[in-house]
Amino acid sequence: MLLAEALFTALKDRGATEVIGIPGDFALPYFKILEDSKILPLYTLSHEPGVGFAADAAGRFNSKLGVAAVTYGAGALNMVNPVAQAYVEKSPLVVISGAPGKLESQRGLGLHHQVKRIDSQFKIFEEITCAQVVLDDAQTAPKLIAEALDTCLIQSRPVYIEVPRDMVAEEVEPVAPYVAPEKDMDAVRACAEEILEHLRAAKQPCLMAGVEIRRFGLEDKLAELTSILGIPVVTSFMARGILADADAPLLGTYLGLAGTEDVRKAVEQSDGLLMLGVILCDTNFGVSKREIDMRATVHAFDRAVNFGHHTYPNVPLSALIEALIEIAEPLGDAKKVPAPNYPKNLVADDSAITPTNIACAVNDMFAKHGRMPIASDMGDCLFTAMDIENTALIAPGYYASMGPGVPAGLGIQATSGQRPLIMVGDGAFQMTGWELGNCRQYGWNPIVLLFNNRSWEMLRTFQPGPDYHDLDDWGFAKMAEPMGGHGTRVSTKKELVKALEAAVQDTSRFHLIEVMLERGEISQTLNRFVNAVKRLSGVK
Ligand code: TPW
Ligand code: MG
Repeated sequence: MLLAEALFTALKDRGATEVIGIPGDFALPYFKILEDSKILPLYTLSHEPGVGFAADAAGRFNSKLGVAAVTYGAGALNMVNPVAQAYVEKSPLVVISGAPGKLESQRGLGLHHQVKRIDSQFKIFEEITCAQVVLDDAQTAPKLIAEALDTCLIQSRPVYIEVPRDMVAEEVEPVAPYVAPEKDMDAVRACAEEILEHLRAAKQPCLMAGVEIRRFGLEDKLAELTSILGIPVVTSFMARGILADADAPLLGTYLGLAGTEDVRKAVEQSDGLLMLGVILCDTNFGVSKREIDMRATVHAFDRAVNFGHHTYPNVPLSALIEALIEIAEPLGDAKKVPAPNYPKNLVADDSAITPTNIACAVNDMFAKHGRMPIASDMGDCLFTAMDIENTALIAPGYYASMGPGVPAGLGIQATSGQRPLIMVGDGAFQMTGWELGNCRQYGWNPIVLLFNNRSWEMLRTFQPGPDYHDLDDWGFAKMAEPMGGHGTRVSTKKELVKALEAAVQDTSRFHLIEVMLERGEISQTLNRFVNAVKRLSGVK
């Protein structure tokens, strides 16, 4: 088969359901083969950051591979930031980049889209992906493809595949199927025994579920384990939205001082905290009142399990949870774990809207019509999302780039067919909101809640004062119609509830609800978060 066919077939075999991309001359040959072969559907967007964010979201949403396809240089380098975010947030994203053909790169001429050297792009991607291959040899290509894709799945981090344009139609052998790495089940069982002993000895055991649980498709298994153990479960900030469809004794999301007291106490006072797949980062833990006592903590992450003073290497999370299920016993009463309390029953009057009112209106809408998956951008919208019923959430909770909101919503819909709810600030919408113009051609119909405070409000919270935090009033709602959607600007609670209901009823196009908020009107969670970060960072 042709090299490009072998690549797309291998992606499909490993669970990819679509390719999201923007072509260029160095990429045209493999885009053509993708379209002709129909191995995977192709969705094109408008700007490469959107491509990266959308493909990343597709991979995160279905716990399989997301695929971003671009051209050399101008295209690939436009994706550096989304790929960096995917790296630190452990998203299984495959980056495919076209490249100059072998002959043209040997002519000694400077090539368009080339930076310092022909391999400058490769070196840049070395820093933000966990495996990199160049398919410049038909003999080795199938093996390199398999290695790169398997590494992507095993580590759940992005990989980089460069395809010289004169290679795509070379005849190659098919790519071998996925091979799971060896694991030592005796070591896994010994580790599980030690964990259980640790939990048994604790007066207040607690389990924190991190993002790897979703990445490796382990939500149901974790729910099975926690329903036996009966101990309180919390998610990290980054993992907010996991376990939404699973029956687990979920207390809420740990946000240190920025979150609710009961969750903070359950975690910080625990003398037996088990963290499964949690990223140790400042947004997950930087807002703690006191450092979590790591000696009383067991941390499973990146295929290793760390106890206070020793480590079990090579323990995959799935095998560990299975081994724990085999030996688990009740250590608490799941029924005693209180369910989180979210705002509901918004009074739809003529008063102004606050961010918490938006969460309340969404909760009411979910109660009436069922939950939707959410894609949130960075900004107060993400902190407001903490007050929304637990539902699948894609958000940049660690790396914190602006821009993913709208494209991530499109990625969710492309991969799952589900209608997403997109939450985005006006600043972030100015960056990538225009990708909504691609909805009509693909029949996508997200509901977009645009938090328009005419401000980079989160920055203002960090540093009150400067005028440069003020943004102009762009009138986004009016732009929706020519982009193929429906736009409404709302300023009162009554208008908000009405616009949400109208959006739910009209599934024929995207709905952009531009929610006008006063500058300075922020969610409680953002307020507490910024205060806690400021206090701990020592910035005056
Ligand atoms: C790509 C820095 C973090 S939050 C923020 C900025 C500029 C303001 C967001 O404004 P928006 O939301 O979207 O109107 P809100 O609720 O605060 O009003 N560039 C990138 N990413 C980040 N994180 C920044 C700058 C930043
Ligand atoms: Mg704003």
